[in-house]
Amino acid sequence: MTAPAPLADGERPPAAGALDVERLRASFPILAREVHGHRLVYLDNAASAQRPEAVIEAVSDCYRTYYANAHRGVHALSERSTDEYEAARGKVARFVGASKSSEIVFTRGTTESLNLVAQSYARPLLGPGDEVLLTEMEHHSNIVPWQLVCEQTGARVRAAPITDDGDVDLDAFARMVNERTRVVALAHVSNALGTVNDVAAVARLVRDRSGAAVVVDGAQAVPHMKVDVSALDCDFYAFSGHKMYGPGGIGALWGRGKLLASMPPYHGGGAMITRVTFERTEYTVPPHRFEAGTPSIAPAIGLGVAIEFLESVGLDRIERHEHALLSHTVEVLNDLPWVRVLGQGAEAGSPRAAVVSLVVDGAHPHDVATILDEQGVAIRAGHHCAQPLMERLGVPATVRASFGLYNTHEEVDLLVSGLHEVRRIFG
Ligand code: C6P
Repeated sequence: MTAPAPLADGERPPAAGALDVERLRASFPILAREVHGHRLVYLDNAASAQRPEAVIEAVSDCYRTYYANAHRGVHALSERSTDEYEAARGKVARFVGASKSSEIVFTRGTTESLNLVAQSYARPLLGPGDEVLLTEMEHHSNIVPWQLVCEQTGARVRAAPITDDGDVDLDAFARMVNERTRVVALAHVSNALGTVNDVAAVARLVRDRSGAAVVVDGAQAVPHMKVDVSALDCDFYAFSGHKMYGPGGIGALWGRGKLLASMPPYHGGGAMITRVTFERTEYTVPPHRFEAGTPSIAPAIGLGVAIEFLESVGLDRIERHEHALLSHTVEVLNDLPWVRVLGQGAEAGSPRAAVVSLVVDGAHPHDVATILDEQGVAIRAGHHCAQPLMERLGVPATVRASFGLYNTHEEVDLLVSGLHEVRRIFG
């Protein structure tokens, strides 16, 4: 099932091209619950989004009716599980514009995808004096794997600066790309600021100046906008299922076929070999070369259904809806002199997606989060696994509201009235 719930009696369809948010909300059972006696206002989608009935049902149906291990048996259940698992891979490939399903490696999520690239692609390539170029807005998942591989190889991590308005400083970035740069790794969308980086422009710039691979952390992009890896012209693209309305414990890495084919395995174990003796092992082809052990079968199938759900709603419409929510939020917050919105200044050149980070004068972000929670409003407070970015912004932590396709303007207003309550309490 991919379509949202049908219209109720007397319910009016939304304007042409607009998202029918009320109908969509009915597809997400958890949104009907209350928290501390208030209706749930879920604005923590960047941490993890909620799942529609279709995804919950697909996972449950797998376990109830046909689950068995994949790629290991000739019995009916194993063949069905294998077919569904591989069909899900095909959906992921189509979703990101990959030319072949074999360019999609299932992983546990963005973190594992980026570690895979660092260890299997970069480690054999890097040596002393080589450079891995990141940006100051990266999530720890796109910093630590590179630090580990640099420690192992003698290469070094550099970070391109961002502007006060939260954009990558492209001039400074360009100056940092040189013939020693082997990898450029950056977020498509910042999890803490919502900055949408122009990956295609970065890839062009990198190709003009070096032979570096362009690795994209797409965790915060895929739920919010149409992604086409061939248009981005990157080399690797990593993302997680749980942020795009799919199950937890599953994600994917897209990699250029010829790069994947040249890479050694990441993990060793069952299903990634053609022949094993005690003397040596021959590895199978991608993507199976990178999927050692029993895969996350039901979560992968659920991810395929989440993709169908997103496609049935329409990524263009989701992007427009979330953009309207974000503009409304920033506009209202900018009118509150005791609130400072971070990284969305008037001079910001890049678009922003689905995320607003703020600080409230005189109130610690964790206290803000607690007071909002008491009113049923779920947001995240902290460093958002982006400590170098917090340092750059000069704050220890922020309050972050992050939107999904089911959020409404009314929920933004509830967030804002929650902030007024914070102000009342803290004075
Ligand atoms: N960010 C957040 O609240 P995993 O945990 O592997 O699914 O995703 C890691 C990750 C990588 N890159 C970016 C840009 C991310 O936002 C995340 C996850 C969550 O912002 C949890 S820290």
